[in-house]
Amino acid sequence: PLAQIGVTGLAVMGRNLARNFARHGYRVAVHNRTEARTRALVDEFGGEGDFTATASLEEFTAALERPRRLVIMVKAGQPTDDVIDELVPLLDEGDVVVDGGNAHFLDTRRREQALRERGLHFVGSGVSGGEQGALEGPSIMPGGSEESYRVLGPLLEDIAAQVDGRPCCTHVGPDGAGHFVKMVHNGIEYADMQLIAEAYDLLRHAGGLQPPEIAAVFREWNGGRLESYLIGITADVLAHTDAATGRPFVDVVLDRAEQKGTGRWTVQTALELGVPVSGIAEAVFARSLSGHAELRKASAGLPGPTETWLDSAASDRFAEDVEQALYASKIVAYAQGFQQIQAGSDEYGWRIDPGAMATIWRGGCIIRARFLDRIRAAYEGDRERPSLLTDEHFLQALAGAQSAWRRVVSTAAQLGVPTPGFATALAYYDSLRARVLPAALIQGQRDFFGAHTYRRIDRDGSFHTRWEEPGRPEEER
Ligand code: NBP
Repeated sequence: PLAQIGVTGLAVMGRNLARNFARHGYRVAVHNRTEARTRALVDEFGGEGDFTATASLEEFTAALERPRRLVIMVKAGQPTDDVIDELVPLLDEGDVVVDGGNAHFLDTRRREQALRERGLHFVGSGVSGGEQGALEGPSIMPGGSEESYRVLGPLLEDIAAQVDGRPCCTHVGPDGAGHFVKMVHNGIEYADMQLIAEAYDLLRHAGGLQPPEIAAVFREWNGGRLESYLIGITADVLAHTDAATGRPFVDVVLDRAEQKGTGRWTVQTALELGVPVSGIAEAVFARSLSGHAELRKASAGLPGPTETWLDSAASDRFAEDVEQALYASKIVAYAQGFQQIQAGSDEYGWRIDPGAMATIWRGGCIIRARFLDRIRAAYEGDRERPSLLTDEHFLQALAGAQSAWRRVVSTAAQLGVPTPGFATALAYYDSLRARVLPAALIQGQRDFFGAHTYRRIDRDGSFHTRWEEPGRPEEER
């Protein structure tokens, strides 16, 4: 019998996805540009299920039952276009082509339209969870037509992570919706990692704790409301000792964070959509700053505060305060990310259900966390809510955390420990809360130098003041 699903591109991700399908009993056709990888897969893991190794895309497409379901898992960008161009002449109307790579959602929109015009379904799908997730159950975020999900969805839901009996996979929305949501997922991941890193930095450089002690603090936190994959691995990384030197692992790693670009895409897109995702932006900038070795070296002599440690009385409750600040900042970062999903959904007409996104992120992906259940519940209560911060649970959490949060941010400022993530989250919170923002003054400045006009609180219309002629009434424009 013909294969039920095909995977082309058998590097770590593709190979593990193919094995995941096979382990779930599906007949899988496999293909890779360099045939050695295909052979290696079948030699090593052929016993796990029913694989059909193919040496060309012709053989690959011929090995699949109709309508064909095939997953492209190659390097994002031009390689994906190359594979699509080669595949399309070999396909028939109704076939479903999945791109499981990290494509930009605008590329996915372009590809989906091109394939739709040829009678093919194109599914841009986010796949999160890395190598291990791909094998054992990722979080899957497929976009594309309803029809494509009818053909493909059951297979994807089968191989996805499962939480409380529900698959971490759902139809996100048309064309680029899946890759858009995956992009924002990665942006949130950047923010979450930055906040955790700041918590560590504070415990170490204000609280005076050593990495193994901080690992213990994170383990404890992982038993509570912060329980998540990222907190868990943070404890493991902090507890790890470098074999060569016997020093804490974090002390032998160069402190320059790298990035592949999905965080940057999230922020670029947020700027286009006009969504203030300051937490994600600070996280991307913090990574970028860490990589500016020359700038940092040249700035090492900048004066800092004279006080550099907490006194012991304050340090006793400091870890608790940091936990509160971390939780509150995390709520803000997620609220911003979900706001971006809603803005993207409105802009492109995707009708994304934010609660469903929280549901499929509960397992398989890097940001999986107990916390996502709260977000799911918040959107189940009100799908159109303007911000997660207004949900009763989060409101209570922020109310309980805010004094500690303020203490942590001011302590960090006093001691000179950089906390861009905590600080921007608090500033966002206070900006939303503010009854009046200084934006009125900015409007005045704009009108002064550029006659950009302003609106008034007491009358409709646009106004311009003749700044050079004091005393003259403003004009309505
Ligand atoms: P890579 O991103 O390293 O890509 C390697 C694969 O692309 C190989 O199979 C390679 O074939 C193939 N390829 C390239 Br490169 N150029 C090609 C071309 N012009 N035509 C045909 N095939 C080509 O693999 P990966 O790390 O497994 O990631 C696959 C996708 O999944 C990427 O888009 C990635 O962004 C995404 N992703 C990765 C992760 C992760 O944790 N790694 C997580 C989530 C998503 P060859 O063997 O012949 O060179």
